[in-house]
Amino acid sequence: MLKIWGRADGSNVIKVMWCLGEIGVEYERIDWGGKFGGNDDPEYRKKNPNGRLPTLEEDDGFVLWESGAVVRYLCSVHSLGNLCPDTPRGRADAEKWMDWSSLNLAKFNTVYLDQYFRLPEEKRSKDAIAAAAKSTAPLYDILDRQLAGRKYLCGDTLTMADIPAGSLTHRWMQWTPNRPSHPNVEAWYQRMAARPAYQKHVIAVTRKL
Ligand SMILES: N[C@@H](CCC(=O)N[C@@H](CS)C(=O)NCC(=O)O)C(=O)O
Repeated sequence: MLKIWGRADGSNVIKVMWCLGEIGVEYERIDWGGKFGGNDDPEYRKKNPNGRLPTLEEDDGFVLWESGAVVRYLCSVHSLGNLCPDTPRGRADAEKWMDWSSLNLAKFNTVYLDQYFRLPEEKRSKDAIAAAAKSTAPLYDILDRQLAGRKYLCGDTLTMADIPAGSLTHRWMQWTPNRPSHPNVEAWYQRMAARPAYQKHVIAVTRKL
């Protein structure tokens, strides 16, 4: 059976788990990293030289790391024409949003995780949190414009384009109480939040403030 190495609440693991939930493939997820440890285990490092999460492993020994690559792989193998668009331009368009999200949108998550959950309360910086929210708002302006007249980022059905941005957006919604208004993003978030796979793999595992 397909294995995913990684703790369920890691933001990069979440992308892969939500994707698997949407596809409906059977998998075994192994708690790894974070409080479970194992990142420096020599056998694990042979699979993933970065000692990071997630790592996908298949029965024939195929191994893949980098969450975006894992999502693309799973969607192209199990959901071509659905989660993975089946034209070169359609696919490139979806991949554009995936890369954009991981390179830009993910930055607020790193700051929030440090500030809210890793630093002791006396060392937290309201300014750092405010600065992260401020620099993220224009990214949501872009998403809001893209979502005008569309249910999902690449049209009216969920695709792999939505997975990195969509999984981070739950954190943005939960952890940015005074965020600026983005009506199309809010409606898109509500659509994702109505999906059982999103509820199970994104919402249920995310820490509350
Ligand atoms: N670019 C990598 C980043 C991987 C990464 O940094 N993962 C985090 C968890 S989301 C990690 O391994 N942290 C160490 C740990 O949780 O032990 C990817 O997207 O797969």
